[in-house]
Amino acid sequence: MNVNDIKHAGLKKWIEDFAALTNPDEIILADGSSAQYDELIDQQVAAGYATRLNPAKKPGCVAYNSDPSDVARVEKRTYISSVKQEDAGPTNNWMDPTQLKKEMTDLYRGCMKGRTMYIIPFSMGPLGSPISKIGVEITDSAYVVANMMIMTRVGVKVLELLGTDGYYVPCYHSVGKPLAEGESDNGKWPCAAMEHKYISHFPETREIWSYGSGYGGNALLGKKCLALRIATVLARDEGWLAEHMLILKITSPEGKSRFVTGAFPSACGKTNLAMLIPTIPGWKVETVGDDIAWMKFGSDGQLYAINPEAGFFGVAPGTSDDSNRNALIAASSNTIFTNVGVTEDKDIWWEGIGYDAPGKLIDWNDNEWVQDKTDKTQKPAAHPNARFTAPAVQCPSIAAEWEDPKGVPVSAILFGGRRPKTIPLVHQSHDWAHGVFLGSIVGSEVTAAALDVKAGTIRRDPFAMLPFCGYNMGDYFQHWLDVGHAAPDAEKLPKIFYVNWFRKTAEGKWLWPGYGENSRVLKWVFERCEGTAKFVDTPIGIMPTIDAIDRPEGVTEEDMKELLAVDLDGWINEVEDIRTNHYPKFGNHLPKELAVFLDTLESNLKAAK
Ligand code: TSX
Ligand code: MN
Repeated sequence: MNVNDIKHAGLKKWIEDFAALTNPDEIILADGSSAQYDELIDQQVAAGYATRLNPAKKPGCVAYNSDPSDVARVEKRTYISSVKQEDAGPTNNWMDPTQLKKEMTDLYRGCMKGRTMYIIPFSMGPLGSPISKIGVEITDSAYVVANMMIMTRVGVKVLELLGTDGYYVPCYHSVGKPLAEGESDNGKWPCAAMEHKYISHFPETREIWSYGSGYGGNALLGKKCLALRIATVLARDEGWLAEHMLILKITSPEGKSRFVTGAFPSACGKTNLAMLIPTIPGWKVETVGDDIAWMKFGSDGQLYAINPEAGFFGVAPGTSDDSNRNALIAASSNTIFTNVGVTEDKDIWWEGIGYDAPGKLIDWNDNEWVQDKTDKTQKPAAHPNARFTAPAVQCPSIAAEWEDPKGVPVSAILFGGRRPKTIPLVHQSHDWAHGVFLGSIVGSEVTAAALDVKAGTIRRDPFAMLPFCGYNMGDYFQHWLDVGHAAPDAEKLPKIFYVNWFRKTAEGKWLWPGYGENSRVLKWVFERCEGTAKFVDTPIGIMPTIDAIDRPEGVTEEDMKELLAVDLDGWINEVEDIRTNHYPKFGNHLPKELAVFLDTLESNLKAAK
C-alpha cells in the first residue's frame, strides 16, 4: 500500500498540502511491515547514519549517534501555544498560535528538499481500544519512522481504523535541514540550530508541530507530545487522566494480583521499578508500562489504566544486570541504540553497564575511545542521555494484560522522588484529595547531571508532570481533585502513596538498598489495599508500623526507625518551602483545597511537637 491508496480525504489533503509546503523528493507511507522496517534500517546503515550491530550478539539491532547538539528534549524550545497565555499557565513556554504557526510555516517551507517524506499512521494504545488515540506523524526522518514502529502501533491497520473520515491528531515533524542539489548528509545526523528548534503544541486545535530536532521526545511525537501534552488536554475535557506513570502488576504468593501506577521525576529509576525483580519469596512483579498511563473509570466504577506505548525508550547508562536485567534482555534484539559506545566486535557498551569496556570503542561522538579508569576527567563513551528503543513484548517481565484493550484496574498510585532527608520510605494519603496534595508537592534532589541548579537542592516536579502538562498546572491539580469528586464510587478509588528509596544517613550512606528490595514496600502497599497491613496514623498520613515491613539484609532496626520516622522539623521546613517557593507559582489557579491541606499539615506537625 502507498500514499495514493489512502481513502481518508482529510488526511490525503493534509499530506498534499504539507508536501506542497515542504517540497520532499518523494513520499512513502509507513505501512507497519517488518519488510519495510528492515529496508529502512538497511538504507540507513548503507548511508552511514547507523551501525549494524553483531547479529550473533545483538540480532536485529543498530546504533545511531546523534549530532552533539541534539541529545535530549529541549524544554526551552517547547511551547504550549493556546489562544490565551493563562491557559498554558506559569510553567509552560507560550507563544501566540497565529504568530507561532507563521514562524514555523516559514521554517517548513522547502525544508524537506532532497529528503523523503514519511507518513506514519499510529495508534497510542492497543488497536481499537476505546481508550486508544490515533495520530499521524509526517516526518522526513527515517530514524523517527523506525523508532515510532517500535514505540507505537504503526501502519495499514491504523488507516483501516481511521476509515474515510476518522479523527487523528496531526503531528508535523521535520529535522529542519533541507539538502541542496547534490548535497548529502554524509551519514551525519541532520538537525537544525537550537534557535530554530520548536516543539509546539496547539491544545485548542490538537496539533503538534515539531521542527529542527530528530531526538526522542522532540521527534517521536506519539510519546511526550501526544500521549502526555495533548492527551492531558483531552483528558481534562473528557474526564480522565493522562499521566507520566509506570504501570506494574504485583502478585502475592496466594496468587492475588493488583495493579499499581507510579509517577517519579527523572533519574529516580522509574523504568527499573516497572521491571523490578522482587527479593521477597513468592511475590511476583510484572510490567504493563514504564512511562505513560492513561486512566479512565470503567462501568464497574474502577479506574482502569492502559499503557499507550508499545516499546521502551529507556536511558541506557546505568542499566545493568543488577539494576535492570529485564530491560537489558528486552533490548538485546530488535533494538535501536542511540548515543551509546560501540565495541570493536559491534556490541554496545555504556557507563554503568556492569563490566569494564572491552578494548577500543567508538564513542557517541564517533571517536575512538579506550577506558582509562585512572582518568577521572575522561569523557563518557555513551552520552548520559543515551537510549535504547526496545519492543515491550521482548521484556521477560511483561504482564499478560499489557495490551488488554479495557486496561487494568488500578489499586494504588505511587508518587516518589529522590529525597535524601525528611520524606519517609513510604506514607499513604488519608483519601484521594490528600493524595492529590502529595502529588502536587513531589520533588527530587537535583543530581550532578543538571548544571543549572546547585546539586543537593530539591526541584519540585508535581506529579512528575511539569514538562508534560499541556495546560495550566494549577488547573491540572483541580482536574485531579475533580476526578476524585466525580468518582462513581469513592471506595473504589486507588489508594495513594508517597515512596522514597533515596534516604541517606547524616554521613551520606544509603539507608535503603532499593532496587528489588523495594518489593517489600510494594508488599505493604498491596496489603493496605487488602486491608491486612499493619499501620499507624501520623501527622503526615498513614504509615507502616516499625515491624510491618520485613527488613532487608543490612538494614538494622535503627535504620528502619529512621526510614519510618516522622521528621517533624524537616517537615515543618518542607511546609515552609512549599508555602513560599512552590505553591505561589500557581497564583489564583492553585486549588483552595490544596492550600487547606498545607495548613492542616502544618498544624498537625506543630501539635505533635
Ligand atoms: O532505580 C533505582 N531504584 C529503583 C529500582 C527499582 N535506583 C537508581 C536510580 C538512578 C536511575 C536506585 N538507586 C534505587 C532504587 O530503588 N536506590 C538507589 C540508591 C542506592 C544505590 C546503591 C545502593 C543502594 C541504594 N547500594 C549499593 O550500591 C551496594
Ligand atoms: Mn518519562
